[in-house]
Amino acid sequence: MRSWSGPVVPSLASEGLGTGPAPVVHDTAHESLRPLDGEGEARLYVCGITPYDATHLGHAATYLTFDLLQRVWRDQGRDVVYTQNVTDVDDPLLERATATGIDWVELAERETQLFREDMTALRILPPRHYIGAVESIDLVVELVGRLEKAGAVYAVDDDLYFDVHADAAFGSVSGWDDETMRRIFGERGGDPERAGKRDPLDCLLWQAERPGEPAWDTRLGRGRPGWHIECAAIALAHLGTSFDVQGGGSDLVFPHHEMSASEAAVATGAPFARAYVHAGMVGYEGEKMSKSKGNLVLVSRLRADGHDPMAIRLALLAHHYRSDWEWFGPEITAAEERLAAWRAAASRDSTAPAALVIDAVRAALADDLDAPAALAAVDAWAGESGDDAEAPQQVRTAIDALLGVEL
Ligand code: 5CA
Ligand code: ZN
Repeated sequence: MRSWSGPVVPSLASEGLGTGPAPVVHDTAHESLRPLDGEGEARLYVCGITPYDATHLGHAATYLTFDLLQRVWRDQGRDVVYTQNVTDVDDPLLERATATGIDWVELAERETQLFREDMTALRILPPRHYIGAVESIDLVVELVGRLEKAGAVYAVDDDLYFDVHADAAFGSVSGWDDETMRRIFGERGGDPERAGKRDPLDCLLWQAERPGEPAWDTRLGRGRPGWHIECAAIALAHLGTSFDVQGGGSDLVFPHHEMSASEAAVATGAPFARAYVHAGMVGYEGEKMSKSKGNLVLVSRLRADGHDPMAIRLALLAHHYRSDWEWFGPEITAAEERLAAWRAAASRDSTAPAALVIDAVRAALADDLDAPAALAAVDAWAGESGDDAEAPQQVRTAIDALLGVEL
């Protein structure tokens, strides 16, 4: 699938401004902060959209989180291999297509294109591998084959299930007990009640064709992939095993990330990811912003209303990625004021020196992507005066490289 065009990220090192520290991030599986050490290429997988409605601020906040992580890695001098999927065939997409009378392929293409445009406007770094579920059917079939060899697959009618007991470490991403997992599984697309399953938590790997739904002829029969195996297959094929970070919103901790990690570990004998990083949920009008509830603030709507995408970016950066927070309209005005103040500061002939503020932004981001602390450091610089004539351009470059905000 075509990715989107990304901004050029300036290198602070080549401007003589040195390199930044390695990031420490919160890993859900270890319930603690963990250093993302390592050298060479950093490998990142982030769960992409199910394209049946337009990009909302919750999506944007999640993708911005992993954009920041890449900027920290790049500032450290590391290259990043970034893979993201598009769930371009799944129940909610097919349901929306039927309800609106739009062909499901057309709906997916239209919303994916709008997502690309929103991501480009927000200057979110694009994945190197942007991969759809539909174009990955062969990868899924191959991975199910590896699970079959491991004795982890069984059939219920013509559907194929993953046996979670094949993985001794099952449950280690969420750390949840059985009862919690069962309850949430039912709420998030699972089928704990289905008769014939060995364990209520076993999840679909391959769903046999249902009347009126798309299906593919494969060795597994005519049908389509389950959701979790899609991300396991795409990540393994495009990043390999034990990649650095599996990312997404906290609504994906269970079952999605638990199941994909388990399936991948059973199939390969190696850990799926080294750390599982989750962004908090953005709410609106008292509830989690979600396509299914319809309480959306769309990025495209804010853009169409004339809001500068850099102000939208700043409004999102004002919240720590791990907190759940609620969007209130006036936040965009506060972000516009901050953007104007930064632009005015960066246009001065001289300011306070750049080194202090650049160090502070680097330290804040390396410390579990603390964007609010980074913004506060830039605010402080903007509020000071000084006689360093090189600083305005240097800080402008650093804000571009580290925070992705173009002044
Ligand atoms: N296609 C699957 C992942 S494989 C999916 O969850 N798609 S999605 O369109 O529902 O969500 C896309 C991404 O946005 C996911 O990482 C999800 O965790 C995140 N997300 C969804 N709603 C919110 C929200 N309200 N706040 C923050 N992030 C959100
Ligand atoms: Zn996913």
